[in-house]
Amino acid sequence: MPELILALDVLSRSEALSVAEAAAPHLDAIKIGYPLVLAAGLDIAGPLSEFGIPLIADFKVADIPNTNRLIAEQVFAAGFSAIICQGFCGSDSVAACVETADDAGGECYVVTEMSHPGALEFLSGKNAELLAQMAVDAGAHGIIAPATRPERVQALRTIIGDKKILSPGVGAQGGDPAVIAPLIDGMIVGRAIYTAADPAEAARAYAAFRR
Ligand code: OMP
Repeated sequence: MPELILALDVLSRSEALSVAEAAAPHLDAIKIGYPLVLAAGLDIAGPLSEFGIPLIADFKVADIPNTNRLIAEQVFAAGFSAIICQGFCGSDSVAACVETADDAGGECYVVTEMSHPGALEFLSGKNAELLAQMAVDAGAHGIIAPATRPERVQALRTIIGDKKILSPGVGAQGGDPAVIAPLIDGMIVGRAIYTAADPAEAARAYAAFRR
């Protein structure tokens, strides 16, 4: 059953630290990306890492290999344990993130099918399956796949085998944690925890799906 990953998309250092502190006992990782880093700076990773929970950098890196490598180097130097990249720029761009992660002793996850409705225009179906196979071939540690479409997670699982699936889309986007939990390795939850009246209790409730 999956680990619980908090998507900490809040817009201030103080809120980030207070939500993280409340939820920390129930978390296996914290994912941060552009919303928090643009608001509070990359060095928010420092105080967040003091909770002793791995940090995942969700910059959905999507550039030429050299730029991807430069971004990934900054991420791992800042103390993150993992990075999320897009796959649609091609295998050489993904390889740059995977190699940088490997050099740092970290992990790289490749987005395949996204969780929102607009993903059905480009980032789904056969394209997602090609991205999943490419992630395997590139040596990525896992993929991102949608909790909003459990049947697609099952299809992508047949391609990636025992590599990890981290899955966003439960709670605010409508995915059902009870349905998706048996299919994935990490459940990514954002608003349903950080906007809850009691983030600690919300995190505890999602963490129950680990068992
Ligand atoms: P909530 O919808 O608030 O639970 O947040 C979901 C988190 O997962 C956000 O940080 C999104 O940016 C991220 N996410 C998706 O929602 N869908 C995807 O397909 C991929 C991601 C992601 O890569 O984490």
